Amino acid sequence: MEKLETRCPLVDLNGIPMLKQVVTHFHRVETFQPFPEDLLISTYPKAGTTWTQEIVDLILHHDDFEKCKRAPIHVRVPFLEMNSADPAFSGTCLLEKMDPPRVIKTHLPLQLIPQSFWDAGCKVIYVARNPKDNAVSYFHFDRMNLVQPDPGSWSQYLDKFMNGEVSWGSWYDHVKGYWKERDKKKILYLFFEDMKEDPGHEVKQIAKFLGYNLSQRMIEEIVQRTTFESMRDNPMANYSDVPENIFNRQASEFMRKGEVGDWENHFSPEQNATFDEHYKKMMADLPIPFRFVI
Ligand code: PPS
Repeated sequence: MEKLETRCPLVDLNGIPMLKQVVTHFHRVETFQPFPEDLLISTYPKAGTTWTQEIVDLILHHDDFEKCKRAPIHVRVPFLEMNSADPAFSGTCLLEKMDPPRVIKTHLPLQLIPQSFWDAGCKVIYVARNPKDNAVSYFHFDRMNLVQPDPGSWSQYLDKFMNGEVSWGSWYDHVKGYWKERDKKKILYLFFEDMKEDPGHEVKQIAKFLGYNLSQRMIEEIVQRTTFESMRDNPMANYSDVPENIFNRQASEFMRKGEVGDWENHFSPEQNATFDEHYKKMMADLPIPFRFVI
């Protein structure tokens, strides 16, 4: 088995800083064969991927929710570009053994999604999170996930996040890339803040996008099963199977807080002012309606 590289360096993939491991095996993503029924759940890291994965799996198995306990979330919904020499730890290898419709996780920016997905007409659910909470969540994740580069101090990390010098690149480019294409492609563009504020509404929207008209009782059941607390306590959704030599839980938890507005506990007034100024400049050409508090 390929030795897992901890604190993996970032290397360039068509202009995007990416974990070396992802780049080494990227040919598998480029040659992957999607089915038209496959669904992509795409996000910038830490924007609500796992939450959406669990919601989608519950919608697809609404006739028997017990089926969602069949395997951990990263096995039920494999991670397209996370590949290694070991097939058991390779998104594309797991996917190739599954029948359609497959649900696929990716953090790839839109321009790196292989053309074959668009040619096949696959649907995409994109989830975006306001950049302040996204940065805080990513910082804590990089402290605990020993595969990711060392984040350094919060202030060093925030600079890197703002400059797009983190795995999967710039938050700005990512959220804008999908926003621009959402009407031309089959992209349902969601916001973490809306999911938190009115989860029932968002679950209903996702179900409709997938072609299901679920009863109100069913929607409420899915909302209950995907609260932060339910997922934190669900061993099939909380990544508790990932060993300590990869997730250092002394540093932080995968299911950390799940809130909107935790950035207020991290940003100093100066950092906040600098960030707001930068955000204004970066989003001037495409004002996506992000909310920083609900
Ligand atoms: S990853 O590693 O990119 O797949 O991470 P991702 O799942 O995108 O993001 C993890 C953050 O989402 C929070 N989370 C939730 N919030 C609310 N409700 C539910 N059900 C839920 N599930 C996961 C998780 O706690 C991380 O956010 P932070 O702010 O760090 O707590």
